[in-house]
Amino acid sequence: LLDDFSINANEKTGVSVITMSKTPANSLNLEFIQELSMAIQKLNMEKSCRGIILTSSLPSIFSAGLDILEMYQPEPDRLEKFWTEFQEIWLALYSSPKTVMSAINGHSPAGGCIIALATDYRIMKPKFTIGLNETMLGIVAPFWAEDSMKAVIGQRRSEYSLQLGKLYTAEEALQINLIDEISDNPLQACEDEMMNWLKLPDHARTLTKFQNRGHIIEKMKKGRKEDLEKFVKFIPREGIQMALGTYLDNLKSRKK
Ligand code: CO8
Repeated sequence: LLDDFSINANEKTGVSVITMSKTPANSLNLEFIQELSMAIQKLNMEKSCRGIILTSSLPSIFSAGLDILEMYQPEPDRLEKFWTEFQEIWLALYSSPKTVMSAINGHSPAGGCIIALATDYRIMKPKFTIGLNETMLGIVAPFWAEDSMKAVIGQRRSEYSLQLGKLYTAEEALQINLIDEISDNPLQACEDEMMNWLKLPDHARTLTKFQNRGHIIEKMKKGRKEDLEKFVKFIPREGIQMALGTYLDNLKSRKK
């Protein structure tokens, strides 16, 4: 395993905490997604595991989303693998039979928000930001991320947020139900909330989750090949590369 995350399993409660620790920003590159995805798929199949909490050890970032360098001047085979793995980790989370929570203890833009949206409950530290800001980079969030956003905050809010690439503070995110709670200690708060969820019989809770999410999961599985084809054609386009290059330059020069 990479050293970019750790898993701490509590045998008594059946809750595993996955802590992402890939400096500087928990940005999701191919290898990181692959390893995380495998870990989640393994936990999904483990009988003794009943709950999963995702969090970060970085002081101010949950995840900065996809590693922009995977999309900037990409190598075609790797780009295809990259997106396939991102689809895969989303499916593993969104259709996990376990109770999955996000302890969002830092910024969580774009892919970071997509990951958090794929869990069942989100608790966030005050002041940090979250949202699907893809349009700010000149790219478009995939339909399945959009569907999961709609399922959480509703069609109108979602359309508005996605078109404008809105990043919300935790306080604003709570108001529109993008997150469920604010806490200075999101991990502890998730561990506490998890106990409420684990009081229910797993099979009933899981079947209810699938009943709610089934149509979104089926639509994603049906459309994933086309979504991949679209992505690998779209990203290398000259205009998209220019927009990504400018965004990267701005990101780097912000601090100077
Ligand atoms: N990819 C690559 N590198 C990144 C990323 C990223 N997503 N985010 C940050 N970094 C780098 C920074 O460039 C910086 O590098 P260096 O130290 O070499 O200058 C380092 O990580 C640390 O970042 P900051 O200094 O900016 O840290 P701050 O604590 O000041 O800010 C933020 C943290 C708010 C997270 C800030 O870094 C930020 O805004 N990052 C960009 C976030 C973003 O817009 N991500 C979008 C990624 S694209 C995506 O996820 C798309 C999903 C769907 C794709 C659909 C395609 C069709």
